[in-house]
Amino acid sequence: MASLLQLFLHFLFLPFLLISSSSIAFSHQIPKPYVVYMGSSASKSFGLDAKIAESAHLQLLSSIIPRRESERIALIHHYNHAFSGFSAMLTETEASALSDHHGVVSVFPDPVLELHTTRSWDFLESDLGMTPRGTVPHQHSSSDVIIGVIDTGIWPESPSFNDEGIGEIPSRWKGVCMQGHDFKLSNCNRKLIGARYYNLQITLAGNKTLGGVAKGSPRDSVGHGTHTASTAAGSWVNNASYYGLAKGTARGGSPPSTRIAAYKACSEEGCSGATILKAIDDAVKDGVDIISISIGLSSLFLSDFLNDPIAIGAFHAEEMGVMVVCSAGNDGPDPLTVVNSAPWVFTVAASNIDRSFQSSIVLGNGKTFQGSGINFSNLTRSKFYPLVFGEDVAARFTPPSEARNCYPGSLDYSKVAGKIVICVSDDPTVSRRIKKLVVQDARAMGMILIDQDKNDVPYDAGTFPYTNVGDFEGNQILQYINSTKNPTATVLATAETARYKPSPIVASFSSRGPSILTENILKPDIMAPGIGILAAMIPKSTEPGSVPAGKKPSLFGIKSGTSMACPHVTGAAAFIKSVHKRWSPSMIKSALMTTATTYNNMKKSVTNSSNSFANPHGMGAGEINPLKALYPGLVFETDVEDYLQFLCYYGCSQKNIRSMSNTNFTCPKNSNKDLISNINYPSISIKNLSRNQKARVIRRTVTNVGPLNATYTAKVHAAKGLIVKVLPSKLVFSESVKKLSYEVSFSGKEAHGGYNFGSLTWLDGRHYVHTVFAVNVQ
Ligand SMILES: *[C@@H]1O[C@H](CO)[C@@H](O)[C@H](O)[C@H]1NC(C)=O
Ligand SMILES: *[C@@H]1O[C@H](CO)[C@@H](O)[C@H](O)[C@H]1NC(C)=O
Ligand SMILES: *[C@@H]1O[C@H](CO)[C@@H](O)[C@H](O)[C@H]1NC(C)=O
Ligand SMILES: *[C@@H]1O[C@H](CO)[C@@H](O)[C@H](O)[C@H]1NC(C)=O
Ligand SMILES: *[C@@H]1O[C@H](CO)[C@@H](O)[C@H](O)[C@H]1NC(C)=O
Ligand SMILES: *[C@@H]1O[C@H](CO)[C@@H](O)[C@H](O)[C@H]1NC(C)=O
Ligand SMILES: *[C@@H]1O[C@H](CO)[C@@H](O)[C@H](O)[C@H]1NC(C)=O
Ligand SMILES: *[C@@H]1O[C@H](CO)[C@@H](O)[C@H](O)[C@H]1NC(C)=O
Ligand SMILES: CC(=O)N[C@H]1CO[C@H](CO)[C@@H](O)[C@@H]1O
Repeated sequence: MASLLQLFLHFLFLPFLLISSSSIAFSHQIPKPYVVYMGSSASKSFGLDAKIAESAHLQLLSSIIPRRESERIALIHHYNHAFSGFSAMLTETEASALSDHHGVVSVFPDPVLELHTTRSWDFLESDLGMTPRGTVPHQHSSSDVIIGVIDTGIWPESPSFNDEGIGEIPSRWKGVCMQGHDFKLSNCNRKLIGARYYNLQITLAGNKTLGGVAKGSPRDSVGHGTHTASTAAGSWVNNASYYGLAKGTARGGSPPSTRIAAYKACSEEGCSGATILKAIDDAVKDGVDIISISIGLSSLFLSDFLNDPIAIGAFHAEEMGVMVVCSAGNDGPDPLTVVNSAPWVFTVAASNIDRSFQSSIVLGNGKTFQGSGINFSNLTRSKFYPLVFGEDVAARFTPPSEARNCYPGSLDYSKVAGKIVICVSDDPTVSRRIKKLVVQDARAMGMILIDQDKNDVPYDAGTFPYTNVGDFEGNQILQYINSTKNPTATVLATAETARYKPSPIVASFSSRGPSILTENILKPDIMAPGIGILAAMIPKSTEPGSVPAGKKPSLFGIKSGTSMACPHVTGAAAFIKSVHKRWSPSMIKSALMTTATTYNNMKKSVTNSSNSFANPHGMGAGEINPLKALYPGLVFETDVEDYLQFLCYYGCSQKNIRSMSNTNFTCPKNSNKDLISNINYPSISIKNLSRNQKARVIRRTVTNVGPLNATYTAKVHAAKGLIVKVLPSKLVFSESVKKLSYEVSFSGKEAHGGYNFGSLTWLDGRHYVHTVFAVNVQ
């Protein structure tokens, strides 16, 4: 066995050796991991025919791989529950040969996906408080909803995974609690009901399985998975805080008895797409109701839904009634950065919440400014320190432009020690984490960063006095330096501001629509808190200076990212599911979207972090409001057939669509991308409305889930010049009429060029069924 494993590892690492030592011309002949996706699993009997499928896949491989390299006739992962396929070491030539094979839908190199918050994203390491708005009431306390969290694993001892008072594990649960060297069977309980991890799990010809038994464990060593799982469904923990900050009750967004199953598919370096597919396959087989994925491909590498492991896995999960909630990505505020944008995925953007952490700056002249940031500063008002601007203390031969940005090596240490240093961010290549390390290394007393863009996401500087101000405050501080001979300042400890206004705002980092793959589906779908979220952490100090002197590492941590927003929506979906047990994923999604709010706590329209009005490309339908979503009145049902039509319109071949759905589905004639706007989705997006064309007509169907006798009337808000008509403008539901269709026509003759936004709301006096639209006028 050992020698086989070595052999495999040899293959795994061989490529790198070869690339460095031999001609690049042969690189397409070097084996690397590929995913081979083969559509629907023909045997829906869950595993019964696994062996047969496995040997068929091995046979397929052996028809492609030369006999002399038979060691490579091996499956790294084998998928046969929710869908069919495998991952294996292939050369480019072999991959291309396989992709032409009957029954193969797509073949693509195993991609590396990123966690939607990581240490390298310094601005995502931050503060604020949890408590999602519209939190979940106590009374709906019985719930059998099972959430599968695909992430970096789980820290089972966290108080957030305590199972006190939670009933028996639902009998339909078929998952496992895998053990590891540091993870025991008893680490699972009635809250954390399942845990899996993935090592190299290789099935060789002759059905031997090679597992990396030695080191694997579902335990989280990164913290990301523990944080997201506890946000989605953590038990209530009183007195949770981050060294006294964000104090309060930490809890998941779902009813207390929602269960968690952890699927560890990622490490700090990221996640293998092939492994994520395996985790989705397992989660569906295990019996989860909702899958939460705070992970995605980089927006730079998006090419096609059928090359995206999350899109593929989520399609089949959705097909089997399992909802998939994903983060939108952290590549904002640029447009066209949203990922996880397939219509069957629930795509979540990030907002702030009504809590802010501010560490004040007091200048020698008595003026005080509010900056944002978490610090464990030990400075006080009673002592001031010399204040300098980076460019005034540049090292020799260093351009001022580098010193003002506090580049590594740009500061004259002898002029910095013991002072508070001001740095700016006119060049984004050096992160604020690096700047802080530079200033700290120079033995400065503290740092003030002037950075308007990241001011909404406070940075956790540990014990180092640090604060971040916007341009306005920054300018005044710089003027003070100019106008004084011996400028001084101090940076005070972080204080918490509750009921912070405005909130929500769209987080600066949150990825924006439209989707690069298709602009005819509006993405992201929805927004939820993702700045400064307090949730369970692994109690390990990760960086020196991150734990205040004399304190133990915190059991809770404050993090930011769409990674943190996603599990809020997962929790909210579990909440809806616990009350409406028979609702399909698309009904739950619709309920959350049409009841989302587009107003902030100042009763004004939601803005972005630079005070401009936000639009659906930033916040989707708006900020989630789980309580309202319980009773949405009407819902848009999007079924598998809609998704198959979507694939036709998008341009997938009928052969592949049949293979994905295991049906004889026939693509509509004249399928084209414009028709995607007609998929029965709870929002509307039109990529191309020509000024000269007749009105564009979009069709939607709603299902009444409210009182049987109800009459709804339409109300439209649209950008000036865009003419929107609804037909009929009145919908009358009764005991016999549960579903009704309507048409919305858009005419852009007088509209301004580019995207026009607006909304169509159906009102019956009790419910507001709010649907947003985005129409690109050319
Ligand atoms: C391989 O599969 C065959 C038939 O499925 C089975 O009889 C045999 O025991 C398996 N061998 C191993 C080593 O698992
Ligand atoms: C919360 O912490 C305070 C002190 O920080 C303590 O007095 C109180 O008893 C704690 N409450 C609970 C429920 O643990
Ligand atoms: C703050 O704490 C650091 C050690 O963490 C110490 O070196 C420094 O002297 C302290 N400063 C003040 C003003 O107490
Ligand atoms: C400070 O003075 C320098 C030159 O003396 C000038 O370039 C800069 O604009 C001044 N900054 C402010 C904020 O007034
Ligand atoms: C906010 O919106 C305005 C107007 O659309 C835009 O110019 C600005 O770049 C946006 N800022 C952020 C941080 O999203
Ligand atoms: C598709 O049609 C063929 C021939 O009409 C039939 O034999 C087959 O069972 C159908 N497949 C499915 C999945 O319905
Ligand atoms: C927009 O639509 C018009 C007519 O519907 C078509 O002629 C034109 O090519 C489209 N443009 C783009 C960029 O898709
Ligand atoms: C709905 O209206 C019909 C006809 O007006 C009436 O017979 C029925 O009782 C009403 N149903 C409910 C639930 O109010
Ligand atoms: C967030 C935080 O812990 N801030 C600390 C900053 O430093 C002061 C003084 O040492 C503490 O009182 C605060 O708790």
